Amino acid sequence: MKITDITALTFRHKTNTVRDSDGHGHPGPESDTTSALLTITTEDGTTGHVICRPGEVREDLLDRFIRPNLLGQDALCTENLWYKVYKWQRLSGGQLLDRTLTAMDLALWDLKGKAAGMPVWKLLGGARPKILAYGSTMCGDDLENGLATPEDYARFADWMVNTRGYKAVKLHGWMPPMPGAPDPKKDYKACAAVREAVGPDVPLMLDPHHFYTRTDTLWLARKLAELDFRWMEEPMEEASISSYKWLRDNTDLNILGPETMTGKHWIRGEYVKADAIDLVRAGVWDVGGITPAMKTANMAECFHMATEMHGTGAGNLSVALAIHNTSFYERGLLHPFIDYDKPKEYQNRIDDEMDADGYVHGRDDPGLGQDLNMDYILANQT
Ligand code: XYH
Ligand code: MG
Repeated sequence: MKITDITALTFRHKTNTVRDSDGHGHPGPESDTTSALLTITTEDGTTGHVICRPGEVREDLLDRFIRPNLLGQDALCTENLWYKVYKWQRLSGGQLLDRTLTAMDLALWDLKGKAAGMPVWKLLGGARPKILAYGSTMCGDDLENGLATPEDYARFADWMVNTRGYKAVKLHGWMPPMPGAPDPKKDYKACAAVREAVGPDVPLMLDPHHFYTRTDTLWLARKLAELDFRWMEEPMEEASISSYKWLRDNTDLNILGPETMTGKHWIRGEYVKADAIDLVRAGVWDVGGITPAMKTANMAECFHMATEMHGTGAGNLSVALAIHNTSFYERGLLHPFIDYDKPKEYQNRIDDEMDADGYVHGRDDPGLGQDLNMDYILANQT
């Protein structure tokens, strides 16, 4: 299936998420934003699509790194094409980011699924047709009745579990520039309030400020172990593997990672070799796509370790459904002021609809399972 065309188009849509000065998302007034649709087309007209950020698929990046390596090639040979492009990162001067590699890889897997007439989650092995989601909150804020107090978190967790049907909950704590952040004691109060609200049996996790010191991290880890939390992730700079090894050696709480550390499946192998984590973290947008995410999960399985996928969306869901060694799908980010279940203007359906029992189901549509409103996208090109 020879690749004949690679295009990216940018389109406008609305969002009610605003970014603070550290980049974390919070609910805000509706505003205009843009996204991009990357399309890879083969000689028989089969197309693979992915939604990504416009900056990840700029024309200069496609011309310099993607088109020269893919045009004329067999689209089904995803392993070959991933490596052809990945090797260009080394001398790209930092121009070829992992997320561009991810966009290309996901579009190719979407195309492969369509060519095979199969959903990608089955093409990858189909370990399960559905998976429990955990509700992943937005970071703490200072909004009245938002996520500004431990009581706010407790009330929202109660709604997630007892009204919406989530079977697990992950808190993102308060992070700078929020008032009083970072503060492990404040994080702990929110975690204790949530544990009180949902009872002793609901799996709970914490994703706190990502730059705590070892001593603050250890204090928080030991307090979360008392609350029987399932894991804590990314409490410190992940470039310091030895700090995570030190943490893991000093607490009974499970430590998950690395999430945002560059190095794809290779760095996650090093974390495992260093005994620096209990559970492995991989997200298709962190490791360079489905192709390296599967390598990460298969490596982790050799050590009887779970791989917990980072982030929402069709790519992460496809891997989570494909592998045995995982617990949950991360669904979010959630907030009392945001209706997560409402499709965006460019979607007919969201990627990860969840039933009343807390399960997200794999779709049988060929490809990644994105249900895009192409009429809207084409009509709203920038
Ligand atoms: O905004 O720092 C953050 C979150 O940590 C974000 O990166 C992401 O949602 C996440 O870490 N999920 O686990
Ligand atoms: Mg995280």
